[in-house]
Amino acid sequence: MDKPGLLVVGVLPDWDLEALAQRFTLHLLYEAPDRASFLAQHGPSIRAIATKGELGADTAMMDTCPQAKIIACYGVGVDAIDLAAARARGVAVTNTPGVLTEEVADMAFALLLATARAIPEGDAYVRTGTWPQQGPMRLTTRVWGKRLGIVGLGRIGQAIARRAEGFGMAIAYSGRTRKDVPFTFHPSPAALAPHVDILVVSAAGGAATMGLVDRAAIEALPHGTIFVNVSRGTVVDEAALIAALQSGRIAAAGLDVFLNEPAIDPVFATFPNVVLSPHQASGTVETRKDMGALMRANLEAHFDGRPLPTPVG
Ligand code: 8YV
Repeated sequence: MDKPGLLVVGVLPDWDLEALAQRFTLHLLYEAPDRASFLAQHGPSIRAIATKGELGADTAMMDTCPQAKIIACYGVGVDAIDLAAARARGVAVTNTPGVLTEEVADMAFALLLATARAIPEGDAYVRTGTWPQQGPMRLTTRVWGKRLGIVGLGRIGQAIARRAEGFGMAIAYSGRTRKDVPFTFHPSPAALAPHVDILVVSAAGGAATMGLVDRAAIEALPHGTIFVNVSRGTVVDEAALIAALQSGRIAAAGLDVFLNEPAIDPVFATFPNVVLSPHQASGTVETRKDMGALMRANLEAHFDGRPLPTPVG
């Protein structure tokens, strides 16, 4: 029997491709020199789409793959998938929640520590070989005991808060609703901002959170705030973030996500006080294996007629 066609939108590790190839005929969109003609050629035989958080699936893709009745996302964020279009076409959407929560929270803390303690700067300084002549490096900023604000206290935000408790931090958060947690709630990022030393953004992306951390919120941050974003570039007013980096309102930033990834605003690379990460928060071998396994479990369940393990919506 012919294997169903699977459109693979973005690069996946070989272990996932090998496992997927046992059950599906793979069509690797990311290898196609001409995306439109590739979709026109293979679209009619595609029965499922495997995509990634940052790549998603738009209506044009769904239209060229009319037999695809499932979009399985390798990632928790489905903001780049047109969910309304999928629903209208009766296309199921799945994601990979849970398995990457702790990994992304680790990255938030790694960026927080790297920025506050200027770890890349110290590393570069030692490498210059001029430490003996130049003497001690500049002093950095304390993390433990500081006031941490978390924008979006979902699964990932709560995992960040658990880590912050270990650092003796005073934790406050903003979100759509107050949660049953022992942290201080503020109804918006702008209301939260004046009360933090460090702000971490971990809200889900999508239309509902577009520009959530707006200019008013950024301008309400105390001078010298440390800023971390592990959610989506769209959640933050990037022009306001850049202005705050220039003015020193934001003293340092650790950024895993940006607008227009991977062709991000080149100004970020000019800031010595910004630690840049190429959307890598879930990017460990262990977590990516778990994400791949969960994505495959969703695809297999769909074709076996079993309930989907992690449907969206
Ligand atoms: C990406 C992510 O999916 O889970 C998400 O929403 O953004 C990431 O885990 C990952 O980079 C795979 O491309």
